[in-house]
Amino acid sequence: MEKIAFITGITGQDGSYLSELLLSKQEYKYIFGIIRRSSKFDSSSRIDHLTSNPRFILKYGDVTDSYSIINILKHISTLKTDDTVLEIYHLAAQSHVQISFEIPEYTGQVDAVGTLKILEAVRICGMIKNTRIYNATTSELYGKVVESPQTENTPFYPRSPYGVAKLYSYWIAKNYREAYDMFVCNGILFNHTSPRRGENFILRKITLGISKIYKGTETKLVLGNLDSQRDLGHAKDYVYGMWLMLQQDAPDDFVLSTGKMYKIRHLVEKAFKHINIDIVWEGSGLDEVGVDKKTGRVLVTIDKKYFRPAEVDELLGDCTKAKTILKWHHHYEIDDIIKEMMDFDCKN
Ligand code: NAP
Ligand code: F7E
Repeated sequence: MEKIAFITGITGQDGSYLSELLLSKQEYKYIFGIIRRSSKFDSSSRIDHLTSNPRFILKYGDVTDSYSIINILKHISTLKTDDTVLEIYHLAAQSHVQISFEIPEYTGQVDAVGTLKILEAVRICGMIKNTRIYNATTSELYGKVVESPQTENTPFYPRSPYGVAKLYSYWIAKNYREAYDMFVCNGILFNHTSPRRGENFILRKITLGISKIYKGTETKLVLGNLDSQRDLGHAKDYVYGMWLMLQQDAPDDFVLSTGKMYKIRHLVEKAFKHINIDIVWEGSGLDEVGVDKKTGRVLVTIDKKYFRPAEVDELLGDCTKAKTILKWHHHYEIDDIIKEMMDFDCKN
């Protein structure tokens, strides 16, 4: 069966792994993606290695700009037959939770209304038939969790402008599925990371920071809340799960998670072990420090600027539904992920 894919958020962590996955499958005639104009030339560095492939097509666009979305869909419609399946992976988002407190309106425009714009563009272009949409929602919907672990049936309680925007995104996708019989799946994905993770998300900040301490270009790591807990997987496993969702006979919503959660301080300890440093914790609150057990050198300090106005204390997913229906399971454990990221950051 001939397919065309269209990825929003193609320059991001997940977009880049997903592009590689789809390009490896010959049934995808084209993989389209939108990129935003940037003043920096390396803003597409995660996908630069793919751009010479003639099946990989990038267009300028923005999910806050309906015309740009409609233009791409119109272009795609000229390349497909009635039987070609169009898969849209809607990944574009202002995805940083803490930053969403500083730019709440913009986060709502991109993460909430952006999803509506994608759904409406498909509908007004008359492309509902043979189009399948993956919508990137998040474990941040559970926020201040009301039960643990969280499943597809756990009530939502978002704790940030990001989480609230994604709540709209989740419900508008569900609404369009019910109202217009659109094939739309919500992926409720727990944290996932990789060497391609943005540098201001926790595990990447830790591995990058430690690699700089290792090279002598930084003296310490400055962090926020060390006691929140996250269920953390590898982005490669998770983009495969996105793809599986769109290969089902009927659209549905799925949690993807590993079923294990770790405190941030334990991630710090694990990562430091890669450069043979054992961290011990001394003091408390904002005065707590992480010290090299052998030398007594302070390597981790706390700064209140990294604390959020409202925190999500713990997230732990139960992905039994994805395991049963999609036959999805994660391959990478936390130690594999930290090793890959530490090796990558120390080398580069
Ligand atoms: P990411 O690395 O931050 O990538 C976000 C992507 O969205 C980038 O390509 C970015 O483009 C693009 N984007 C942002 N605003 C846009 C706009 N207005 N128009 C078009 N594109 C825009 O995020 P990720 O980790 O790959 O996550 C992918 C999706 O999954 C996001 O929706 C995120 O919220 C969601 N999610 C992520 C996780 C996780 O742990 N990674 C978990 C659950 C859900 P630029 O490169 O130009 O900035
Ligand atoms: O924070 C704590 C922070 O920013 C994780 C996004 O992909 O996953 C991600 O959201 C935890 C929080 O990710 C620092 O307070 C401590 O408790 O890496 P993060 P996140 O907020 O979990 C979800 C599922 C998404 O959907 C999002 O798009 O770590 N923390 N110290 C810190 N966090 C950061 N960023 N920086 C610190 O210095």
